[in-house]
Amino acid sequence: MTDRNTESAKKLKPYTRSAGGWGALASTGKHLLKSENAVKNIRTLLKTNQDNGFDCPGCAWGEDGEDKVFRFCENGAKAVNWEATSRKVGPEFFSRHSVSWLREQSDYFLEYQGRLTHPMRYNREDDRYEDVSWSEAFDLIGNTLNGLEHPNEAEFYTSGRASNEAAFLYQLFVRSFGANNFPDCSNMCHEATSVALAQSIGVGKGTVSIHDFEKADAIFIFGQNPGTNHPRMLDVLYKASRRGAKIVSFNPLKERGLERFTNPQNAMEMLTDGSTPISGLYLTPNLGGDMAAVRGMVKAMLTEDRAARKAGHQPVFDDEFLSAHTTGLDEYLEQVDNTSWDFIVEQSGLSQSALEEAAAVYSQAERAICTWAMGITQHRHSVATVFEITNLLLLRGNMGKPGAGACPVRGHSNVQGDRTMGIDEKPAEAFLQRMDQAFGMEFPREHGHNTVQSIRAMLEGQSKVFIGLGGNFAAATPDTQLTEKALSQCLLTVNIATKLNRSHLITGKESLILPCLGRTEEDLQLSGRQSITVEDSFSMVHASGGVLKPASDQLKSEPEIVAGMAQATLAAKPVDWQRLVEDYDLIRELIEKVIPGFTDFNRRLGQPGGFYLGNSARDLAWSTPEGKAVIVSRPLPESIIPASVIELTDQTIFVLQTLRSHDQYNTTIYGMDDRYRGVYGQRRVLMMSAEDIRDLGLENEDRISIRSLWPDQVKRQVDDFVLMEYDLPRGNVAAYYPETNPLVPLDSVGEFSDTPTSKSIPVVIEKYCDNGTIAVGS
Ligand SMILES: Nc1nc2c(c(=O)[nH]1)N[C@H]1C(S)=C(S)[C@@H](COP(=O)(O)OP(=O)(O)OC[C@H]3O[C@@H](n4cnc5c(=O)[nH]c(N)nc54)[C@H](O)[C@@H]3O)O[C@H]1N2
Ligand SMILES: Nc1nc2c(c(=O)[nH]1)N[C@H]1C(S)=C(S)[C@@H](COP(=O)(O)OP(=O)(O)OC[C@H]3O[C@@H](n4cnc5c(=O)[nH]c(N)nc54)[C@H](O)[C@@H]3O)O[C@H]1N2
Ligand SMILES: [Mo]
Repeated sequence: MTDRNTESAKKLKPYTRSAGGWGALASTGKHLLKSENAVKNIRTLLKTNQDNGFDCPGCAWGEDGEDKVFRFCENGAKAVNWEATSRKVGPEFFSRHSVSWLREQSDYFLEYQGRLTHPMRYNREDDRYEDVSWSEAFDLIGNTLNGLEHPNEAEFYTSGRASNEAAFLYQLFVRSFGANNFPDCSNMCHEATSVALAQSIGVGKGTVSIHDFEKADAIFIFGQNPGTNHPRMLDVLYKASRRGAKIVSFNPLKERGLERFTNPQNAMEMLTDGSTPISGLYLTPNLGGDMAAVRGMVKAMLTEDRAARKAGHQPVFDDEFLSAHTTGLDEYLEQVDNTSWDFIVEQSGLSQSALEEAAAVYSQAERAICTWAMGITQHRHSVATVFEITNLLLLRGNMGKPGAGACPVRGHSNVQGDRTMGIDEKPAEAFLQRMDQAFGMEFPREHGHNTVQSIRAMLEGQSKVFIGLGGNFAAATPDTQLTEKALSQCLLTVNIATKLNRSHLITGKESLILPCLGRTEEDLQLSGRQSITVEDSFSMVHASGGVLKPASDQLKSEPEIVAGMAQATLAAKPVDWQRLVEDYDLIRELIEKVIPGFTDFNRRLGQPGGFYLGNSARDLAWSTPEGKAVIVSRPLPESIIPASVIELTDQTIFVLQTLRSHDQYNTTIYGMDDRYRGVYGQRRVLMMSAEDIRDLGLENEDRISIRSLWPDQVKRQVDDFVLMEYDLPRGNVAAYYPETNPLVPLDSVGEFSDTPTSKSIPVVIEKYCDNGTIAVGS
C-alpha cells in the first residue's frame, strides 16, 4: 500500500510540550491553509456548533452555552475541513482506476481523493464503478430485497453520524420490511456502557450535564484520551483543575492532554508558554486492569469505613442514599472482602498505596464524576467494569445531585441519538408497541443481528445483502480478512457515503455507492432549507443546518436516500416516504409520536442550545425491575488473557490495545502524524516499554511482525511495523486502528456486549525481514 501526500518524514521523537497551545493552533492553521478552500472553510468553521449553524461532525461532546466566537477544536477543524474539500471523486475518476488497483491504496489515499459526486454501480466485467441513475440504483435495491426468501437475509448497518431524522426513517424502513438486523458502530463502541447502565441504573446513558463539571470536587477519567478524541473536554477539565477540583486519570499511556494543557483562549498562558496541570494523580494500570483498580479503591474505602464506624466518626459510605436508593450492597461488599489485595495488585498493575491514594481523593470529594470511553468498553469484561465504576459512584451517593454522576463519553456525534431513534437489534417491547400504534401495523419482534453476528451471518451465507448508512464497515470491524470475505459473498452491498473508503472496494456480486450530503452542506427540499437534529453525550437534542453549497448537484440527503430505498422496496407503505422528505418537520412529528421525550419537537427545535431529553437516574427514579439502583457483584476476571490462549505458545504474550492517533477520525486518516505521542509520517508503529524491547533481544525502531493468538486455526498477522520505545507498563503494547484490525479475532468479544475486544488482544512479536519473520523472546 502506498501512502501518498504524507506531509512529514518518518520519525519518532518524543513531544515535550503541553497539549493544546500553539501546537494545536499551528496545526489547525496548517490543516485549514493547506486546503484549496481556506477562506470558505474558515467561514464554515465559524458556524460550527453555533445556534444557527451545524453540529460539529467531530465528536459527541456537548456545549456549555457560553458566548464564544470559536466553538470548534483542532480536530473538529480537521473533520469539517475534510468534508468541505473541493476535491471530487466522480465517474471519470472511477473510469481511470480499477477497483483492484484502488484496493491496493491506503485508507488515507482513498479518502483524500475528495467527495463522491455521483451514484455508482460496480461493473464486474470491467472491474470498475460506473455512474448509474438514482432510480436504477433504488430499483436494484428494492428488487434484490424483495427477491430474498426472508427479510432477515439483509443487514442494515448504521454509523453514528446519521441524524435523528435519517435514523428514524431508516429503522422504520427496515422494520416495515420485516427485520431487526441493525448492526451499528455502537456495537463496537459503548455497547458495554448501554448494557451495564441499563441494568444497574435503569437507563443506558450518562447522568451528568456539562455544567456538573463546574461543580464536581473530583473527576475520575478512565480509559479515555480527550486531548485527541474530545478536545473540547479539555477546556472543561482545565477550568475544573484551575478552580481546585481533583482530577485522577487511569490510563496505561501518559496521554499529554491528561497531563497538562495550554488553553488557546488564555492569552497569558499562550504568551508565557505556560500550561495548567490536568491530572493531580495519574495511574497507569494494565490494559483491562480497571475493574481490579476500582475494586481496590472500594476495598480501601471499606477498610476506612469500618474503622470510622468503630471510632464513631462519619462513615465513608452514604448510608442514607444506599438504603433509600440501592439494592445489592451486602452481596457486593462480601465480594469485595473476598477479593485479595494480591490479586487486585497483580491484575491492575497498580500498587495498594496508589489505589489507597485514589480512594482517598474519592472519599474526600463531596461530589464526584466518573468519565470513561474505549479503554473501558472494548474488553471481555467491559460490562462488569462499568458495573464496578457505577458501584463506586453509588457507594457515596454520587448520582442525582449536582456535580456528580456517570459520564460515558460517546464517540460519533450522533451515536447516542441513533440508539434513541430505534437503531437497536434488540428493541424494547414498549418501543415496538408505540411503533405498532403509530403506524397501524405489527412490527417484527424477533431480535436481529449486531455487528459481529451480522459478519457471521454473511460468512455463513445466511445474509446476502449489506446496506451501510455511513461508516466504513470493512475497515472498522474486527478480523478484516473474514469480514472482507463476508461482504464479498453478498448478492448486493450498498454504501451511503460522503467519501470513498475501503468498504466500497469490497464488492458483492452487485455493489452501489450512493453519495450523500454532509452535515456542513445545505439541504434543500420541496418545503425549503431543512435542518436535522442530533443528541450529544449529555442527552441534549439540538438542530443542525448546513451552510455550504453541496459538493455536487447529484447528491441526496440521507433521509432522501432512505426514502428512495423504502419507496422502491415497499411502495407507499406504511407511510408516504416521498412526502415525508419534502419537509423534515413531518418526520419529527412521527418521532414525537413514538419516542418519549420529544413532545413538541418541532417547536423546541428552535430553542438555543437545544433541549434536554431527561434522565430518570439523574432524577433518582430507577427504571429497574427492583425499582432501585442495583449494585451488581461480579468477580474479577481470572486473567486478562484467557487461559485457552496462554496454552497456545511458549513465546512472551503481550496485551495489545488498538487506538486512535491525533490525525485520524476512526477509519478516516487525515494525516500520518500523532503529534502528542511523537510519531511522524507513519502509522505502522508498535509502542512497547524499553524493558520489554530489551528482554525480547530487540532494539528501538526494529522492524517487526505482530501475530495474535486465538484458539482457532486462523493465522492473524500484520507485518512490517516499527517498534517504538514508549512509556507503558510492561506486558502492554499499543498500535493504531484500523491497521491492526486484522488481528482482532471475530470471536473475541465482550461478555453481554458482543463488542470486539479491541483493547486487549493477546499477541506475540516477531522480528520482520524481507524474507519472513524470526521468532524472538521465547
Ligand atoms: N479526533 C478524533 N475524535 C474522535 C474519534 C477519532 O477517531 N478522532 N473517534 C470518536 C469515537 S467513535 C470514539 S468511540 C471516541 C474514542 O475516544 P477514546 O476512547 O479516547 O479513543 P481511543 O483512541 O480508542 O483511546 C482509548 C484511550 O484509552 C486508553 N486505554 C486503552 N485500554 C485501556 C485500559 O484497559 N484501561 C485504561 N484505563 N485505559 C485504556 C488508551 O491508552 C487511550 O488513551 O472518540 C471520538 N472522537
Ligand atoms: N481495532 C479497533 N476497531 C475499532 C475501534 C477501535 O478502537 N479499535 N473503534 C470502534 C468504534 S468506537 C467505532 S465508533 C467504529 C467506527 O466505525 P464506522 O462508524 O463504521 O467508521 P468511520 O471511520 O467513522 O466511518 C467513516 C466513513 O463514514 C463516511 N461518512 C462520513 N461522514 C458521513 C456522513 O455525513 N454521512 C454518511 N452517510 N457517511 C459519512 C465516509 O465515507 C467515511 O469514509 O470503529 C470501531 N472499530
Ligand atoms: Mo466509537
